[in-house]
Amino acid sequence: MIRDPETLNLLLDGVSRFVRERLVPNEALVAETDEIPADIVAEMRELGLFGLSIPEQYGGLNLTMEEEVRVAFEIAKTSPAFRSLIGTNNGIGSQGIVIDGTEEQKQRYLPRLAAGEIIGSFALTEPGSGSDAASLKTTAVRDGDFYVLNGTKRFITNAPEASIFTVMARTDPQKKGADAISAFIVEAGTPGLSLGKIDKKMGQKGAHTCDVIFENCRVPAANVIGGLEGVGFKTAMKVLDKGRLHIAAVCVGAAERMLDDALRYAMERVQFGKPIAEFQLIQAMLADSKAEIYAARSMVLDAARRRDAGEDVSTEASCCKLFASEMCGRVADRSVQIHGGAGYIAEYAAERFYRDVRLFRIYEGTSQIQQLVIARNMIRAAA
Ligand code: COS
Repeated sequence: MIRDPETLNLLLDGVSRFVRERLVPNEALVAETDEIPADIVAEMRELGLFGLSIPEQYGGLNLTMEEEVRVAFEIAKTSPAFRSLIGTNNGIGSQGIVIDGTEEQKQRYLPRLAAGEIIGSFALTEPGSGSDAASLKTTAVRDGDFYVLNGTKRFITNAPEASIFTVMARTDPQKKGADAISAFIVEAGTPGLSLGKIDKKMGQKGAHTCDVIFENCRVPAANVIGGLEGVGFKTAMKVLDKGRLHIAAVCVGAAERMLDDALRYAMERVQFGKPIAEFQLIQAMLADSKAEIYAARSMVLDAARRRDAGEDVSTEASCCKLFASEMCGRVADRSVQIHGGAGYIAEYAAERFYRDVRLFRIYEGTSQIQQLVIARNMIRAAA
C-alpha cells in the first residue's frame, strides 16, 4: 500500500533523525519541567507531524495506515510525551471529523489541526464512565439552534492545550443506550466550558491531562459531527479502532528503544569479569524481547495493510493493542532488570520508560476491553 516509497523513506529518515538529534537529548528536560520546549513544538509543526493522517485537501500528509504506523515506530523511540502532543491531532482529536464530519466541519477545523496551529482533544471518559463508555452521562439538550451541554469529562489528553474538543454527550437523556449519544465539536473558550487542574500522573511528564467541565455550555447545532444525532458512539468506536492500531505501533517503537538501551548497557556493564551480555540469563531476556517485538511489529503492519485494503479491522486492531501494549510492559520490566540497580535510578531512561509505558495497557481501551472486543467479534462471526 506504500504509495511512494521514496517520499516515505525521506519522511521516515527525517523523523528518525529528528528523534535522535532533537528529541532524545531533550527527554530528561521534558521529564523535569513537565513541558515540551516551544522550539521543539515548532520543529514538529515544520516536519508536518501534526497532520500525518489528515487528508491532503485539508493540508495533511494523508498517510495510509501502513505509512502512519511506520512513522509511529520511529517517533515512539523517545519519550511518549512528544508523540502524545501530535497524537491527538493525528488520532482521536481529529479522526471523528475526518471519518464522520460534514464538509463544512472538515474545512473549518482540519487545516488548522494539520498545521498544528490548534490542538484537538477527545472527550469520552467521565468520572463514572471509563471502560463502559456507552454509560456516559454528559447531556446535550437541544435549545433552538444550540445544544446545552452539562457534565464532566475525565483524564482528557491534551485538554490543557486544546482549542477544540470532540465531545460525546447524550442527546436523549431519557435513553440509556449507545444510540442516544451524539458527537460534538466544542471550541475551547466557549462560555460554560472550563478545565480542572492538571492531573499528576505516574509518568509521561510533558503530556497533560485534566477534567473538562461543561456547565450550561451552549454549542451551535451545526457542530454535531456529521450533522446527525445518535451516531456519536459509533463515531467514537471507529476513531478508537484506528487509534488502537496507532498505539500498538507506538508500543513497538518504545519497546525497540528500551531494548536498544538494555542491549547497550548489557554490552558495557562488566560483572564476573565479562560484559553481562555474555551471560545466558541476560541473553534470554534480550532474545525474548526481540522475538516479541518482532511479533508485534509484524501484527501491526499486517493489520494496517488490511485497513488500507478496506477491511474492517476492529478485531485486528484490538489484537494489536492487546499484544503490543502487554509486550511493551514486559520489555520495560526486562529492561529495568537488565540494568539492575541502575534501572531503578532516574538517571537512566529505563526507569522513566518503565513508568511511561504503563499507560499503554490502559488508555484507548484497557487490555481487558481489547480481550472483550476480540472475543465478542469472534462469537458474532461464528454465530
Ligand atoms: N465500529 C463501529 N461501530 C461500532 C464499533 C466499531 N468498532 N463497536 C461498536 N459499534 C457499534 C455497535 O455496532 C452498536 O451499534 P448497533 O446497536 O447499531 O449494532 C453500538 O456501537 C454499541 O456497541 P456495543 O453494544 O458493542 O457497546 P457496549 O456498550 O456493549 O461496549 C465497548 C462497547 C466495551 C467495546 C466500548 O464501550 C469500549 O470500547 N470501551 C472502552 C472505551 C475506551 O476505549 N476508552 C478509552 C478512552 S478514550 S482514550
